[in-house]
Amino acid sequence: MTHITHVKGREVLDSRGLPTVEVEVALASGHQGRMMVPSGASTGRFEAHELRDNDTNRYQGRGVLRAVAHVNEEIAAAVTGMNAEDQEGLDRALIDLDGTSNKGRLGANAILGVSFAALHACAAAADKPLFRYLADRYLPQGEQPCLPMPMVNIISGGLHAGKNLDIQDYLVIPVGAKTFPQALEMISAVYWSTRRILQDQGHIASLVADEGGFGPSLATNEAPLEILCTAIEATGMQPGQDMAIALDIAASHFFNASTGYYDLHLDTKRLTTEEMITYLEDWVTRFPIISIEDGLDEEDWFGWQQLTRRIGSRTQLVGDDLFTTNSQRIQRGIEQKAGNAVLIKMNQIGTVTETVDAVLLAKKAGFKTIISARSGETEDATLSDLAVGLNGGQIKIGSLARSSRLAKYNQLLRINEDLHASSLSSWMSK
Ligand code: 2PG
Ligand code: MG
Repeated sequence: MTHITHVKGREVLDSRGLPTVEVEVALASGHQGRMMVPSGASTGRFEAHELRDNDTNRYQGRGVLRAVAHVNEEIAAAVTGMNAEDQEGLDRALIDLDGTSNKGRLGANAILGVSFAALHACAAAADKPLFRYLADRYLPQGEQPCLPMPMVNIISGGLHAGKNLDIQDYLVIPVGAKTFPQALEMISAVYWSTRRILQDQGHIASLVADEGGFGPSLATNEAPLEILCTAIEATGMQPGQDMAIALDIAASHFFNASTGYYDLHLDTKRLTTEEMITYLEDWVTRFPIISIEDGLDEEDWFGWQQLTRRIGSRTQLVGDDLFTTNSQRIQRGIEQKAGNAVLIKMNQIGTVTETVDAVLLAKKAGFKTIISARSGETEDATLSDLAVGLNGGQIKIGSLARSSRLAKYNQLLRINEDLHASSLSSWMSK
């Protein structure tokens, strides 16, 4: 009864008003699943390929009608009749059908949509919420699904906010929260407190960036750290104790591969890898920063090893562009002690099975995982179920603004009820 009878793709729009792929899969039992595919802006070089039409007459060349056609024609023909419950078999068939190493022929956006829509349909057929279906299927025996600790964008820079700040994301982690609803309350207080401070300083704080965070023009890359500390204190919380800071440096996007320097334009600094590490170490020492993502370039493996040696014992060092949710790259990071945590983005790799493998591999090696949204999102909330069902420990969705983000936070609130208000993942102490 879990055999695939229909596969339907269509072009819909994402949070930037740009096209993305939506897929529906129906099973012989009559159950259906649907998935809307996210899309990044600050993408890593080693990500699976997102197929765009490049027809400049539509959506600045960003249409996805070719990917949709692949879903409706070649992929539908190949997977109709397959048993969707055999997710590994289905994903293998999709990978083989594509035939490239980066899903470049059919498009990772086409493949991901089919893979996850089939997963949704199977959860419906099993009469389980998606997070429960995932937990029953993939969690090691004895491990219970937990609500993830949210890592929440408050101030944006880089490619998500017109490149004023060189650093892409200034985020907060409500480390003092005991439950997920409490975590949201604490973050909301800081979000609004930051808004007031930015307004008082004369910035137009109501202008928000791609992920709902504020995108002010500030004088230095350090200024947001000071603002966040002030904002946290203004709520009566203690920086570091109740609310800590995290950064997504997205360093690949200001690393100049031809000169070998990290160009921090706002600070008029050109830093070598060694100097960049010292720059980050200084920040970790002076501010309550507990997590740094993409602190160095995606190909600077040697630098990553040094960074991990220098501050890895006191700081979570997250590879996003470095690992691109790719098990081979994660394995290299584990072996070379480059980083100690992996950002998991399903569309960086392209199927359910490969996403799950990446999470399990990282966790087994003692690396932390953060299940992450993209800067281009939709109302789809699959991410939230994935984070709970795989016990990802942490989740990065964006800010507490814009419905593409809130759809996922709200889904976590629903799951929290289903789990009878369980406590937050104890990722900090693991
Ligand atoms: C990142 C993500 C999400 P994008 O760099 O971590 O914040 O951005 O989806 O643009 O790659
Ligand atoms: Mg990132």
